[in-house]
Amino acid sequence: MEALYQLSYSPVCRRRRAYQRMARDRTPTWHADGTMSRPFSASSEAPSDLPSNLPSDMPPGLLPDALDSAERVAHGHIHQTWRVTDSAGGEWAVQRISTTVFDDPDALATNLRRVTDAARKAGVPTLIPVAVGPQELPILRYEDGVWRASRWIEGRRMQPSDLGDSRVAAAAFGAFDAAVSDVSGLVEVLPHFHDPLMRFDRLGVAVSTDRLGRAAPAMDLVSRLEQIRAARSEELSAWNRLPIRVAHNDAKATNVLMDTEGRAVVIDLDTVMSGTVLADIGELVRSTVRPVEDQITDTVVDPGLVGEIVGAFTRAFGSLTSDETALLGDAGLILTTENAVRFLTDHLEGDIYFTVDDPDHNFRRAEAQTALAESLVGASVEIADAVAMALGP
Ligand code: GN1
Ligand code: MG
Repeated sequence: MEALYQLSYSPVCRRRRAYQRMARDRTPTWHADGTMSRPFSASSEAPSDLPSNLPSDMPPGLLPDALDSAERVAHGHIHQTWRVTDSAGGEWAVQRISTTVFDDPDALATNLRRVTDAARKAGVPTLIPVAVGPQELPILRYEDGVWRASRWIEGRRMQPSDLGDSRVAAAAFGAFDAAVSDVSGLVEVLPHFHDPLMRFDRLGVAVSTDRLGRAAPAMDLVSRLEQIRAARSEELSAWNRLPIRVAHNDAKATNVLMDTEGRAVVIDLDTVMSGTVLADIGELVRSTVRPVEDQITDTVVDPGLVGEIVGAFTRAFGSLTSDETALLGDAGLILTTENAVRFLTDHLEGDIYFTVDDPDHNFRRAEAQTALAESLVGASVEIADAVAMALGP
């Protein structure tokens, strides 16, 4: 009997049935505003198995139904993401949260809930996270991992190499920042995130500590970055006095999806917290004027593109103060320099923050970003003109 049983129900099959049974018990409730919540308590769940192409430690109970398939999504340097299809055809984005980067995942979940609620109320299309447990927050601890899910958004990522897409992305971030501007109580999950002077200080510490003996070959890059810091010392100090609003803080064009209904949806909401909205303009510029991040290319910086981004963002966002307007032309340079400093610091600290392909990856990123920052310095007069044109009289 035992042999027969094993023949007709392979262990995988048995575990899958157990998973399906559990999934039935956790029928989701869809709310009128389009959000969803599910009764769930991680502690009451028995572990089960999942389709073989899913990570074996993915928690049961995170998704609403029996699961069919999954594929790893290769995007982003921080979390691990899978696209999962359930047996009813529903699609989900499942993420294992990097607790190395985000050491307070509960704050991350609370922020995400507040931000998506505010965006939805403002009529701005946004993510629909799966709310779990009595507090209905998008977070689930399981074994050693911290997980969450949201409905998969079928759509096309905006391509920074395409002018139309870049405009759409800039307008989407402007509208998003306006929609979340009144959200209060957001936790600063990554303190001093866009504080370039603090990033320089940390680079200095990494150079002098030189834990891995990687500093000597990096000194040329360090001094090129220091030159940019000296040339822009006033702007860098002024940056830290800008009005604090709520910003996305990771405003790459590729973090905007055009969904199948033609709506631009801003994603990757982990860093939505207090900060200057110029960080979003700066990141849009950095990631758009030269989309390849880890290779030095001979692409010439196009000042007109910077003007297009500033114009599209500000038209969607609304008015800025004179201090903000004064720094618009430098925002791209400041974010590019900051990223170069962060990549180089991580290289010297042993690649503990960014995911790398090889031990020199962060160094190559730092080199490419430094070269881009130098090109932006070289084009700064033309960029200022283009920004002034974009803002009009
Ligand atoms: C990280 O992984 P991704 O692309 O979403 C980083 C950004 C950097 C970017 C550089 C939370 O974003 O700040 O600009 O890498 N996000 C975090 O590619 O640190
Ligand atoms: Mg990101």
